Amino acid sequence: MFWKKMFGEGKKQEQEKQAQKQEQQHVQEKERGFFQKLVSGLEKTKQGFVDKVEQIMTGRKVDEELFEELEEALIQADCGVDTSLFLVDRLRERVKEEKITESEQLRSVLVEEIVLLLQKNAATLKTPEDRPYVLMVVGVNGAGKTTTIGKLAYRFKEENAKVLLAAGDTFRAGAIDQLEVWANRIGVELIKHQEGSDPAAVAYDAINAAKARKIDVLILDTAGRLQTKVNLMSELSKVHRVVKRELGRDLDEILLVVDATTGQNALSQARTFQEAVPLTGIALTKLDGTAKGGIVLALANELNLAVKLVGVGEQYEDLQDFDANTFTTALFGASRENA
Ligand SMILES: Nc1nc2c(ncn2[C@@H]2O[C@H](COP(=O)(O)OP(=O)(O)OP(=O)(O)O)[C@@H](O)[C@H]2O)c(=O)[nH]1
Ligand SMILES: [Mg+2]
Repeated sequence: MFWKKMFGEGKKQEQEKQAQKQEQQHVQEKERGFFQKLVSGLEKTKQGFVDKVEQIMTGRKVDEELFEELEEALIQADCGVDTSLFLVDRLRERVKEEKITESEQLRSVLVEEIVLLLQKNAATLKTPEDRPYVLMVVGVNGAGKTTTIGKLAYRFKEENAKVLLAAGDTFRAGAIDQLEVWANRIGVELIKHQEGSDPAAVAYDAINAAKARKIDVLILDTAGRLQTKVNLMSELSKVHRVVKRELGRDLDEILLVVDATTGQNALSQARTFQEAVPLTGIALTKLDGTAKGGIVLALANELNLAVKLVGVGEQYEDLQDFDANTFTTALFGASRENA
């Protein structure tokens, strides 16, 4: 809803009250729906990881064997070795400090520590200050960039923003058409050049069109590229330079789209893309397709970058703001007060 707050036209008081009430109800219903989506999107991780944790944490004394089993379960769920060791060490400390002896007590401490860890670099999308609000989306091939752009465009359109998409993937056959299908379905504008043309030129045109047409939100698609391809990474830097120059300021968001099923490689993707462009956050897609949702913990703990969005399906509404408490509650079912 942040878009409306920023640029929404003023209404008469009475109408405004009514609208606010309706909006509140709508938001509450939506949030409930979103939460259920998140819960079902995390089903595989629940089965693959949380169930194992529950087993380890049920009806036992806290001892070294328990810590070792937990460490293994965390590593298997893609939490990453460093993050898994860090978490288990934190638990060891708290067991000492708080004289915890039963596994059930330790379970709630684990949930608390996971929330703390996920909150470390937490942030949501930047609040818009100037028109156009510009987002650029980058990542390896097939990570879910174009789909995430479609979902974001849908979200901004829902908030009555005037949206422009830029078909900056001029490389892959069919990429321009794919974005155009999204643009038409959602009913937003599109800037495109021919396949094979210079992506920096598309970006240049897009910024200037956005200014001329008084666009609220401009989202730039880019071609998928492996972080190991040096020339493609410098092409990305060039596109970024052009956008920044034409805009006359920093972009609002440069999101790295990461496929949750790629495992620990996600960390190396983030580090290398960060060298090419100043990333502002991560959109973690396909969480619904993995039993190893622990990758969120690795990303949150091991990078200086917030996971801002999570994708839990292929539909318009399957993109959510990431929130440490909500995410952990969806996984472990703990009450928010306890978490
Ligand atoms: N289940 C699921 N599928 C997703 C999600 N996000 C994207 N996908 C699917 O992932 C596939 C690739 O998505 P794209 O958006 O084309 O990925 P891309 O990064 O733009 O790919 P390239 O442009 O080829 O680099 C599509 O089949 C999407 O439907 C998600 O959150 N959940
Ligand atoms: Mg794409």
